[in-house]
Amino acid sequence: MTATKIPYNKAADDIGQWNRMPSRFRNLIPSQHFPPEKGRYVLYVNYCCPWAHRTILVHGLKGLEDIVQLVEVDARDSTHGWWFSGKRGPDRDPVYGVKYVKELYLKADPQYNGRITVPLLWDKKHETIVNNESSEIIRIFFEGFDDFLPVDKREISKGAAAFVPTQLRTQIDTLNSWVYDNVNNGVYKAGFASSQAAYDEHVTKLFEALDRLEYHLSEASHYPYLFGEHITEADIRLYTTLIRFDISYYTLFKCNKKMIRSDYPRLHAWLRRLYWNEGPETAGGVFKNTTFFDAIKRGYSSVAAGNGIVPAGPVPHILPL
Ligand SMILES: N[C@@H](CCC(=O)N[C@@H](CS)C(=O)NCC(=O)O)C(=O)O
Repeated sequence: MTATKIPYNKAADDIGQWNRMPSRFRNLIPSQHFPPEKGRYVLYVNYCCPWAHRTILVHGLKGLEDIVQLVEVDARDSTHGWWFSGKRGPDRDPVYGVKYVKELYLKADPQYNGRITVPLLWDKKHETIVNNESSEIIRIFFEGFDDFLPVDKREISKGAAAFVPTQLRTQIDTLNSWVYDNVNNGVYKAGFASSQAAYDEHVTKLFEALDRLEYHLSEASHYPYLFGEHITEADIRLYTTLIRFDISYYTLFKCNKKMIRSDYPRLHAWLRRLYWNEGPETAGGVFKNTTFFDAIKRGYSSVAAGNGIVPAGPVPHILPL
């Protein structure tokens, strides 16, 4: 199976969140083995996971509901990893009836001994994993299925409103890269630091990056979204971390020098603009409709503190606009 060359600088995204192993399945759609096809691919996600949330957002923003099946996997245990509990989402994989996501990884590669992660893009025809790297799955979704979409939803016809407009591609890639290192992954580096020195270093970099983003939003050309009038990939990738910030990372990951709601007025306004937007540019409220605060708090309380006790605050989870 030949992996298609990745069309942009992806080095930073190779880092996983806990043990930093690169994602293993890196095929693209379209490619020789994986042509776009309606009903052929399945996206496995969990709603607590910020990496999966990127793919859920783009799936919704692009209107891929009838093209790529979305399956929720809601529980994870330390021995077998992700499994279908039936509390949220199905109690078995609707495609094969298996109980564990690990069984899908082993079906794709019986020798597989890496991390069992979501999101996961599955091909029902070849019965294998297409890709398990969120940054690539979202780029697949941006354009890969455009032939099945109405003309106004195709990236090629959207011009400046595309998720990665040609004239902004370099700037978006650059911002994504430092946001990934210091914010998306930065919260994990602080939260899972095993020494005081490492924690100090990562938490400092995290808040420097948030200060830099706050300043970025002060420029007229960076309003109302990170690169102006339209929602871009950069907004999507930052949103999934910042919507979890005050309610989970602040407390559970000790990212607590400042809060978005009280210390970053521009980031806070930007975050609420995305969350509360129910217009056509969010496909009728995809940010709000895919953000489940209780699932996020519950998920992080078992990962971070290990005892499953969900913090009471802060409430409300998001303030009104
Ligand atoms: N680089 C991957 C990371 C995905 C990832 O780390 N997902 C987490 C959930 S938030 C996971 O499945 N962790 C399970 C594990 O590491 O065992 C991506 O962005 O898609």
